[in-house]
Amino acid sequence: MKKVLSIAGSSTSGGAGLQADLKTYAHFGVYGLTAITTIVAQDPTDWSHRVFPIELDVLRAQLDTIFGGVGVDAVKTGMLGSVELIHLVAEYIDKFKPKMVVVDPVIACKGADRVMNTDVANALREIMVPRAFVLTPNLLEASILTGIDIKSTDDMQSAAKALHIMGAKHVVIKGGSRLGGSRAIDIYFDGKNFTRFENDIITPSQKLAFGNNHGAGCTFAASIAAQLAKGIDVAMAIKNANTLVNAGIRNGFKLNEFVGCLNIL
Ligand code: PXL
Repeated sequence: MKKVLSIAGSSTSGGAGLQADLKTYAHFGVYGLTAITTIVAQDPTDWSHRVFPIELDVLRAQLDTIFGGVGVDAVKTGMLGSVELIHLVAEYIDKFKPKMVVVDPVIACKGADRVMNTDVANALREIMVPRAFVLTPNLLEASILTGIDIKSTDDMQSAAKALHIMGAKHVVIKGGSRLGGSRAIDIYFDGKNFTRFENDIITPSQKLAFGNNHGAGCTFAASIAAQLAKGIDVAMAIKNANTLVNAGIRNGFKLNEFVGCLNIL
């Protein structure tokens, strides 16, 4: 049984974070473990996100359980919540040296586009980007991490190159809904070549399918981590992740008046 660890936030409403990761691991038939970094609770009146980072000792205890007592084939990091928690995650990555580390540099939650804080963004850039085997920023995160105002696929290529120079081995930037146009475009850079993964984002009824995409970023990164654990190569893992997320968005559903989730079940 291949084992994949998510070091991520808990999204109380179930669409994103480690809840999305575990569904994705089940989809790929791998065993999921979790180390919770933050608890995100959504305000029922306006769905604003309240983020509660957990205590350092509590994350440390979870990481000891997993790295000391089980061992993993791949790690995915998602929302890390604070600079101190980021330092702790780096300490365990450096100590236990998992081969496959997928870093989803969560800076903002979709919808709100609310940047968590500048210190977290800086710590992700300096501490997590260099430790990433695969880095999976969305357009906003790639812009914040590189300082490049990304408006086109050319800009995505420049940003991917910059993130590779900062130390990420493989970089895939998700164009998603923010890029505009009628195609969802991801750009992958392996340090030498660029590959473009594209999908139609128009539903058969010609309605934009953007609405039901909560959890897309988490599912994408978790898909890559699950496949790397199974020995699938990075380019194929990204291609399959892109296909799964696209299908999940087409198959998505409205959770309530504020948010719609992708659905890979
Ligand atoms: O989609 C980014 C994200 C990641 N992780 C957690 C979240 C969210 C957005 O809501 O709640 C825990």
